[in-house]
Amino acid sequence: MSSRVKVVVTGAAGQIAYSLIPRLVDGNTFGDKIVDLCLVEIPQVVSKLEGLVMELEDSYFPNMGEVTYTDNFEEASNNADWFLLVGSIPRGIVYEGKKIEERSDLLKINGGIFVKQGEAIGKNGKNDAKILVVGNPANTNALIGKNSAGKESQLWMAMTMLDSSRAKSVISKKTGTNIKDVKNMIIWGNHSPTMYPDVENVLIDGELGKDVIDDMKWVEDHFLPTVQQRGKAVIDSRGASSATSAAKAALDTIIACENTTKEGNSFSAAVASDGAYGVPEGLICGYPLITLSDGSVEIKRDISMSEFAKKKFQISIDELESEREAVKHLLK
Ligand code: NAX
Repeated sequence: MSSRVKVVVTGAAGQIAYSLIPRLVDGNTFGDKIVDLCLVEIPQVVSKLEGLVMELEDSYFPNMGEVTYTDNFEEASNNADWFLLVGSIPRGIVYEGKKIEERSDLLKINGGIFVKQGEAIGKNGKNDAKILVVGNPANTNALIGKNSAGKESQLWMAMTMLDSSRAKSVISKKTGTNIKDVKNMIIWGNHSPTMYPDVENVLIDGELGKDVIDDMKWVEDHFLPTVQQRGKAVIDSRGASSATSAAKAALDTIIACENTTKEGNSFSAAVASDGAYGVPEGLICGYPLITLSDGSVEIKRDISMSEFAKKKFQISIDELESEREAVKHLLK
């Protein structure tokens, strides 16, 4: 295995990236590998990255390799092992004279960005590159990127780890269990309020959630809405979206992919469906994943779902299908 890893981060001057980037080189995420960073921003703000690079240099990170920054994604993508696609145009800003408020506008604008980035990754990224899309709408951005890249050996994921960590935290409080003993927290579907956090298959101190939590009213009235609406609750309080927790979730996704998954556990991310669990092929859907000892990442296929869970999951699958329909002109 190579002792160097090249990581490309877009949206590098944004708030998630400010928490994320230093921790890519702190020796935890990639172990003792030397990490080369290539930071990408749009032309209007790329010069801000000079200051971030200064800070990285001043922080004494023994595992930090070469650090570069650019507004040229195509150039950045050359020979990269990991792509953290955090950059996207957020809801609420004025873009080309129009205030972006509708999810459909967001899909259109960010979709265009992900066509170009996907093409560059397919052409220039390593054959076994892993791509984590954080920028929203993450699943559909990943769908567009993967489709444009056209390289099956590369792994495209959309981030649902933050949703999974949020769900673990709620379960840990409810049951009085230490959070490290809450495992296998699956997020089914879309990274949106339709996601279904699986309260039945979560392992709480080794026991299945369905055997520990015998309170469907709490699940319906508290657990699901709390997890599904947590992003909004953070925005309402902070006046800005989740940043440090989103950065931690991106790091946790990398760590989960870089290390063999322990027996009985899984981690959450959305990947392309091959029909698993009845999801239409090609949709980038939240699944339970495992990393095998050869480094490959697979969907865990032995999870059983109740009728209640299947019904909730279907709502999210339907949303993913309607998003795919909305961007079909961007798909080859
Ligand atoms: P910020 O607005 O602070 O930063 C985004 C940065 O991306 C900006 O600096 C912008 O210039 C840059 N950017 C835009 N287009 C770009 C492009 N084509 N190439 C390179 N850079 C580009 O947002 P931040 O709070 O960091 O959030 C980033 C994204 O993460 C948003 O789309 C947000 O919705 C999404 N989130 C996703 C989460 C998830 O769990 N999947 C949770 C947190 C977060 O809400």
